[in-house]
Amino acid sequence: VILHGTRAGVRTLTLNRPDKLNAANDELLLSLTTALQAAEADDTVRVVVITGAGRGFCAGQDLGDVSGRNMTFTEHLNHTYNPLIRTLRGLNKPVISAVNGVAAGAGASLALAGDIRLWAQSARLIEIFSNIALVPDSGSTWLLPRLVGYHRAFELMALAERVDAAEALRLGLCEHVYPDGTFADEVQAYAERLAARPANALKLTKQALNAALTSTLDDALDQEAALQQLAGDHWEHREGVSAFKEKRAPQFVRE
Ligand code: LHQ
Repeated sequence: VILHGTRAGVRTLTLNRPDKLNAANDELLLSLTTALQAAEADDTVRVVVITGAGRGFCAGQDLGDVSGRNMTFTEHLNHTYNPLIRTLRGLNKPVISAVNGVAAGAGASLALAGDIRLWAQSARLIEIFSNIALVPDSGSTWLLPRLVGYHRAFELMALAERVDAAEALRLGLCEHVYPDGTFADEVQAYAERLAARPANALKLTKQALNAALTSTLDDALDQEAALQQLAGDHWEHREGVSAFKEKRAPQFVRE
């Protein structure tokens, strides 16, 4: 259910249930979490891309796979979705959500959760949970108001209206939109650009930003001072300064 591919330091994980717009069953969610952990452990991987096969990104929970399940909703989330979102957000490598098509429900949460969100022109995001009288999950209630403010988040969740790519760009739900026809190539090119950046510095930046999302200014300043030490002691920093003085491009990728 998850296709793995690696090129030029970029590990692409493709949700692969295209007949159902990559709706998530337990196997898909647990496999994606395992795949993220494997990418973390693999030193040749510098950037992770999550995308979908076919015309959808992820239509959220597979609604054909919920009846008869012997777990409560709470147990289900704690077993599958929550470990996935925690792993993704805590990954020490940049994760790109490459939203190739519709992202609905928990699929919308996954689309928002990446460090970078790249969209195909025809992609759509729907906070669709209220259509089936559920609460947004998989981190949407935490992330969306931080992106668009409380009121816009509530409206998107209450009315479950489709957000198209132009609107997503305007609202800050994605960083870039590319034509459908060249989307995969654009994503790979973007990811390779990110892969050439200093991996240790980006790891620490991700840690700092994630901590700062819930901290005070005082705590953020302390955190910056601690993490800057780790960055400054790393060879990447020496390489960056040498390259600047020698008027050449820095080489942050070592074989
Ligand atoms: C699907 C699905 C799907 C199964 C499309 N399941 N087959 C919930 C419950 C419990 C615990 C934890 O968390 C959650 C979180 C959630 O994610 S709740 C939200 C669940 N997702 C939805 O309610 C979305 C349902 N899907 C739709 O509303 C539409 O399919 C969207 C708006 C996503 C796309 O519409 P269209 O582009 O018109 O495509 P389609 O509806 O024709 O779908 C294509 C096929 O995919 C179709 O199958 P078929 O055999 O008729 O060709 C759909 O049944 C299937 N599919 N989503 N979630």
